[in-house]
Amino acid sequence: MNATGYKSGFFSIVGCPNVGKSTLINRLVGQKIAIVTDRAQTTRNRITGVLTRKDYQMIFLDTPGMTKPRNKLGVYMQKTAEDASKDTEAILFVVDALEGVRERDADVIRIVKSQRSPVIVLINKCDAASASRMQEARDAIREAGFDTVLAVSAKTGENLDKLEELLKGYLTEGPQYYPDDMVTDQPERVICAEMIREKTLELLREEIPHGIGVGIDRMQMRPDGKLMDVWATIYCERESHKGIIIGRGGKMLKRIGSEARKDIEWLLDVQVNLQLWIKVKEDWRNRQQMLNELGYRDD
Ligand SMILES: Nc1nc2c(ncn2[C@@H]2O[C@H](COP(=O)(O)OP(=O)(O)OP(=O)(O)O)[C@@H](O)[C@H]2O)c(=O)[nH]1
Ligand SMILES: [Mg+2]
Repeated sequence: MNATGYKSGFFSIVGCPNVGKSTLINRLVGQKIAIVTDRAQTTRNRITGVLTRKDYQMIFLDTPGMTKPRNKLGVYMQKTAEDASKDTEAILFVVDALEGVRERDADVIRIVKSQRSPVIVLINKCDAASASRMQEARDAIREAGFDTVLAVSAKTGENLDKLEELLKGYLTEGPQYYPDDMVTDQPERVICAEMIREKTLELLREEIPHGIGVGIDRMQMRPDGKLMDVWATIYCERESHKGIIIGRGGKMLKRIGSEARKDIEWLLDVQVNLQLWIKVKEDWRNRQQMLNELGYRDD
């Protein structure tokens, strides 16, 4: 594994919420390892993605979008993002060309500049932004003092080959940290829980999904190896939210379950029987024990 001349390195992916960081990591590793939605604050944990080539390995760290925390979970998310950008070969700072580079980016700019690692700015969503929008973003980024800038589309993959070429220059001689076939170090049960959470983000309104946490209680293969039983609990913050998640005649919960099941079956490559339970845990986003239980903890 540690042949002479082999190169490797770590790259953190940071930026404001919803700019496309998770879409980018999925595209870079060629598999969906991080959930993606059109809502801000989708990612809550650091997610490791691995790109392995014959003579080098790049390890990417997707992080929660940086924003002012409003509860303990938010504090954890912000810390996760800041910590991940420490001591990496380079920081990939992603901005959204459609939204433009503006006040909200100022905090992220301050944070990435305070790190020792070099910063590469990716102006994302170039597939959808007009030329003038792209230029505005470029100007703002140069004005902020960054000179390594690349326009990309995490969605279509445009310029990601150029990005890989660029990143090769930041690698140093080092080991292949992960085996060839490993694209993430996240356990399957964590990805399954995330897929269920993704459906709640897609299907539920307003603030409800931001107060949702998902825990996998048990995963068990039937003896014939053809069906996997998965028991999961959706935690929400209010009795009224529980009613909305269940929906009239159980319709919403059924929909969340069947859409999540399809994704989980695809991930595990086996038929799945998904059983969902709902529990109310008031203000769990401020309760350390619940945060720990749901995997939002510093290790
Ligand atoms: N048109 C276009 N849309 C994109 C691109 N990249 C991401 N998106 C969309 O932008 C939205 C947010 O994408 P995510 O990858 O979840 O963004 P994120 O930065 O991880 O968001 P948080 O986890 O909330 O911080 C989704 O609707 C994506 O489909 C892109 O290159 N082009
Ligand atoms: Mg994300």
